[in-house]
Amino acid sequence: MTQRTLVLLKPDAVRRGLVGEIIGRIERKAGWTVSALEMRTLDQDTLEQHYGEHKGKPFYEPLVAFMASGPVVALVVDGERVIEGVRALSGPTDPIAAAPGSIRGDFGTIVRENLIHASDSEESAIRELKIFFPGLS
Ligand code: RTP
Ligand code: MG
Repeated sequence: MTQRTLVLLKPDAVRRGLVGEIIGRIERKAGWTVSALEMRTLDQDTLEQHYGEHKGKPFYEPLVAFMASGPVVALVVDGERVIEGVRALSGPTDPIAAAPGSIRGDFGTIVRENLIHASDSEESAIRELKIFFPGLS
């Protein structure tokens, strides 16, 4: 089942020089392809659209401040079961709970600064791809 997902390499990943390492892990999965890529600093409106489901939660304001604190790298990735697959490669939200071998497990310690976002369902992927890559067919 070929799918398309939206991945963000968060500002901590960019600041720490982990962009190549993380993209490399994604690219090495059999048959997965990076079909679009852009580095940019996210504005408040984009972040509110992207993380709107968390508005009102205690971590929302610091999350948005963190996500606007420097450039992110936004990627479109295509491939076999890529939505579930990039989530599995990333590991759970809390990097300390994430297994070694996963991106968050290998590089993270802080819940907020957990390096990577990946769409969590087909519905989220469609919604998020429209926010970050509106011109994509
Ligand atoms: P994401 O949406 O970024 O892919 O991460 P996720 O699905 O694994 O986690 P989610 O629950 O959607 O939370 C979104 C992001 O908010 C930050 N967060 N901080 N308790 C906290 O301080 C807290 N909880 C979540 C993380 O950056 C998380 O990835
Ligand atoms: Mg999420």
